[in-house]
Amino acid sequence: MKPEWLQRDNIIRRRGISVEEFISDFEEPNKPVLLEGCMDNWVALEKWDRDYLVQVCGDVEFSVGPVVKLGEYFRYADQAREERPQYEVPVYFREDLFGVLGSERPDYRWIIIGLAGSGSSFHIDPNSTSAWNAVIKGSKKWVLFPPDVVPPGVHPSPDGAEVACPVSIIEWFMNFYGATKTWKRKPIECICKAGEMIFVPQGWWHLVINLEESVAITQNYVSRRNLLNVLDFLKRPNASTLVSGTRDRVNLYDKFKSAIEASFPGTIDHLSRRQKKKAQQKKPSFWDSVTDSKAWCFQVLFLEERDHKANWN
Ligand SMILES: O=C(O)CCC(=O)C(=O)O
Repeated sequence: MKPEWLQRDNIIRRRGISVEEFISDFEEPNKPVLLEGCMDNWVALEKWDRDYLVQVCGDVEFSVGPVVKLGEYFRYADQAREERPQYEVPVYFREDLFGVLGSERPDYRWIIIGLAGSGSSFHIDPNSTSAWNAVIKGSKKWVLFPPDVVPPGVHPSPDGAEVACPVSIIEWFMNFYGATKTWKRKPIECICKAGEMIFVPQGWWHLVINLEESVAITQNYVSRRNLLNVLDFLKRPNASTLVSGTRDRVNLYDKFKSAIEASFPGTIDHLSRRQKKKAQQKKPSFWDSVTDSKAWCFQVLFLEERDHKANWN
C-alpha cells in the first residue's frame, strides 16, 4: 500500500459513549463510527494469536476465498467454550432481531483471518443488515461510501445481485482511489487497529484491506433502526437471488415478519408510522425547492411558458 492511500482518516471516533448516543448519532442517521475502548476486557485480545487459534480450532475447515464455511468453527468453539467468554457483543449491538428466527436466522457471525494484503473488495452487507467489525490482531484499512454513492470502478447489476469490481483491491487503489480526491462526497476512511471496532451501517459500500496479518470478528445484525430496511429487502421480488446466508431465501420475509409480530407486537406498525412521519417532515416546501439549484430551471420554464403564452395571445 502506498503511504498516500493510508493518509485520509476522516471517520468519527468515539470512546465510552452511551447506547442512546450511539443510536441517535450513528445508528439512526446510518453513519459509520469507529468505537474505541469497548473491547478492553476481551480475553481474545491477548489470547488469539496464531498458536492459540491452531490449538483451539486447528482441525476446523476454513474457507480461503469467497466460499463461506465457518459454521463448523462456531459449533466447535461452542463445545470448547471456556468459563470466561473471550469476547462479548458490545452494548451498542445487543438488540439483534434476527434472533427471533432461532436456528433459521441467516448466517451472521464470522472470524476473519487474513495475511497482509488480503481483504474484501467493495460490497454491501447481506440482507440490508448493519454490522460491527472488531480487530483483535493486526490492522485494517477501511474505505466506505454511503448507500447512494457507488464507488468508482464498481458496477452493480440493476437488481443488485451481482457486483463487477476490479480484480484486486490494490488494483482499485491504483486505478480508482485517486478519482475520489476531487469528489465532493469523499469516502469515509480509517485504519482500524487491534482493540478498535467499526460500525458499518446498512447499505454502505465498503472495501477492507489487511495492513498486516489480522484476526477480526464481525457480526451482522438487525435492530429496530434497520428492521424496515431488512423487511423491504427480504420482500423484493428477486429475494431468491438476493437473500443470502440461509437455505430458505424465499419464505424468509414471511417467517421473519410473523416472528417479529409474535415477539414484539405492534413494532412494525409503530416503526412504519414513524418512518412516514419523518419522510413527510423531510419533504422540502415549494419555496425551499425553488431556492436551490433548481430555481434557475423553474425560472427558465416560467419564462418559456410566458413567452409561449405571449405568442399565443
Ligand atoms: O474484515 C474484513 O476483511 C471485512 C469484512 C467485511 O467487509 C464484511 O464482513 O462485510
